[in-house]
Amino acid sequence: MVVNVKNMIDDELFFGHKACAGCGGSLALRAALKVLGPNAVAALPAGCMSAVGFNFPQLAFANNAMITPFAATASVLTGIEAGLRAQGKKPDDCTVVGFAGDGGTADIGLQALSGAIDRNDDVLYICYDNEAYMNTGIQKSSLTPFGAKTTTTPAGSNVHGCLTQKKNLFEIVAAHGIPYAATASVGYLNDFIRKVERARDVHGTRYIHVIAPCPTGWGCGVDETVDIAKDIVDTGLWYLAEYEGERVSGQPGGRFRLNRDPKQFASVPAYLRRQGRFRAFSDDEVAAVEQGRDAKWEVMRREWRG
Ligand SMILES: Cc1ncc(C[n+]2csc(CCOP(=O)(O)OP(=O)(O)O)c2C)c(N)n1
Ligand code: SF4
Ligand SMILES: [Mg+2]
Repeated sequence: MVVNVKNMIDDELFFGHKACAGCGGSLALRAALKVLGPNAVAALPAGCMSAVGFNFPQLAFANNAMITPFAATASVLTGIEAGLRAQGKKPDDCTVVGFAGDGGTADIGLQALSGAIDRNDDVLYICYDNEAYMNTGIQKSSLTPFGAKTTTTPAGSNVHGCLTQKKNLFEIVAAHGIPYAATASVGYLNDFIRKVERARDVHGTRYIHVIAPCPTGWGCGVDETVDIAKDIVDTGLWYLAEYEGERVSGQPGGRFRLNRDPKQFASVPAYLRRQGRFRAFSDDEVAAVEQGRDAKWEVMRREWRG
């Protein structure tokens, strides 16, 4: 039976943590662990989810979990998987899973992730993307979107927040020829859960990139997390997609698939207005963001069908 939010286990494997109200990252972890079960072995680098999950003596994980150095999530996953294999454990019995933030994945952890994919280690890597270094006080990462205010990309009348575009990590990972990769959002939880389940059952390296709003850093209400995580998909500024490498898809070069097409996009200005971090956006900048979105969707609609 396919797992969804209605039939997933009632057991809580990530609870009692110290995340802010409305934290999207903690929602992603909670749901993913319910799919992976109590035998999953988790590794988390420095970041909000390790800061809120490991407060001795109040460990918030019911399964085995450990903290890694900031750069080393994927390398530690590799080591855990080798250790479990040496003990005679079967990969189907205990998924080795990493939960790392956008900074820990797209910046300092990228070489370790790239190495793990290159070796095709049998691990699942989940990046919860809250679009900045939240745990250290909201600094820009390479996944911070254009125009977002952070403490290192201030926004006012002269400068309008982040000057760079969000790095396209999903496609960078796919370009390695990874067996399975997907994008997701905590606003579409059934889609995320389905992808975690799919990733659990594929062997080799798997990667899921889940958008996880952070009310503290995004400047939105704590009751808006799920709505905003839906909105980012409905506006077309984020997309739900999968990639299957050659060995899984049977197609040379692998196959991309678009899982959801909003057809008519929701309003980008309305999405931006809900969040304090985008307050300095000008009309021209909004138009440029919409143009970039349209160009991306044209390619995806043409090439990522079916
Ligand atoms: C080598 C190293 N550099 C810097 C830090 C400080 N540090 C701890 S958490 C963190 C931010 C992590 O950001 P991200 O990976 O996006 O996760 P988030 O906090 O947003 O959940 C930083 C910079 C560290 N722990 N180790
Ligand atoms: S700062 Fe953001 S990511 Fe960190 S615990 Fe709070 S809501 Fe979650
Ligand atoms: Mg982050």
